Amino acid sequence: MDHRSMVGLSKRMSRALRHEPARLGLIPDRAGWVPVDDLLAALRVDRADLDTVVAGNDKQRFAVERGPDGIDRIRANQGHSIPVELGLPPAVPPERLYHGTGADAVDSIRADGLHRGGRHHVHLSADVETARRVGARRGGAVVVFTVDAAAMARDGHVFHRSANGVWLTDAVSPGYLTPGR
Ligand code: HQG
Repeated sequence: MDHRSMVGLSKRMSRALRHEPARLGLIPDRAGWVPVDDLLAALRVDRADLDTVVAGNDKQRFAVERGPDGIDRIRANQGHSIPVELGLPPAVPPERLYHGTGADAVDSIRADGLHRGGRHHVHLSADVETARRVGARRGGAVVVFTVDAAAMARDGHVFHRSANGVWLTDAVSPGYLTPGR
């Protein structure tokens, strides 16, 4: 499987598991899992290609687990817009976290803070390089905000860490944010 095909299949899997399962006739359970066989049938791909994407994915976006019933199930590790209970325990964040975004969002973020948009959580990165990559998806100039995660945690804000290392929280108010780093 070449790189382009892997990226293409990863995007189709993300759409199916995070955003539009119903459009493909998939019914994720409360925690977001669907039987691997159902996803294979819905996307018309074979198991070897799915396994290649799960194992080789640049961000480890997917998890596959075998249930006590012997059925393999798959879910996205984060990034859902459909309601899911990921069941992640609260986690103590590092002192600082980072959020990369487009320069055109800076004024609005300084005024309102970070909100979760269409997703379940605000997504924060553990390092500047990752945040820069996230912001670069917007296509223009990138700004990386530093988040005072230690202060947020002290003030009672809850953080979770996804299976692929993304830090998640409900919202970040402007007082915890510094543009630049
Ligand atoms: C922005 C990808 C204006 C926010 C990435 C972001 C990540 C505001 C956009 C994951 C705002 C939401 C998540 C405010 C937030 N005013 N703009 N007050 N508050 N925003 O894609 O964090 O490839 O939902 O800065 O790698 O960019 O999908 O979130 O630009 O880990 O696995 O609103 O998505 O992972 O955009 O990215 P997104 P994100 P995957």
